[in-house]
Amino acid sequence: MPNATGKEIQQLLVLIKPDGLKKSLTGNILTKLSEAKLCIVAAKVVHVGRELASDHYIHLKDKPFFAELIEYIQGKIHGEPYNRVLALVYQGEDAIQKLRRIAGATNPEEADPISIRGAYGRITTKGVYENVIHCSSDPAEAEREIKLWFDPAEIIGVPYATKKIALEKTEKIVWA
Ligand code: 3AN
Repeated sequence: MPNATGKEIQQLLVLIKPDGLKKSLTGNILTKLSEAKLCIVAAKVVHVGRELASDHYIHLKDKPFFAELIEYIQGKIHGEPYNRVLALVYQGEDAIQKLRRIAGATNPEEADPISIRGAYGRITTKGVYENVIHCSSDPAEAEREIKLWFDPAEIIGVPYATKKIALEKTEKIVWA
């Protein structure tokens, strides 16, 4: 939705993928992303299950590299303790375009060399693009992805409509 200056306030999902964690790039990536002067409204470390991975990449399910892509985002090739991702939600004016420019093109070989993917990405011998970071591609995809990865309670200033539901029997793990 546009703000008072006519600019659109957007949010998007950013993932620092297992290769980014394994190469110890988290700090460098967050510093680079901070150039966009956006706001982080949610962040957590996630062990990615097969279902979440498949749902996230549902639009690529017919691609020949889908199986490898699912293993990659789960960190199966990277192993402990890198089989996880850092998931964040960024918010601000034209946030999607700003962060995707800093992230660079999908193919790390075609990405601007000073973009995150250009500087740190690679194509494996199996042909998988290990491109270090994910950034949602447009507002509709951002909404779908944010709702997939985060619950409303995990986001400051929840950007989408929510509802309350009654739960009959719940259990919660608390500190012992
Ligand atoms: P982006 O992540 O730039 O929005 P998508 O959504 O088309 O691009 O691709 C999702 C992920 O799938 C990429 N980040 C990359 O890891 C992988 N991928 C995309 N295209 C290819 C390809 N031609 N060969 C191998 N892996 C690919």
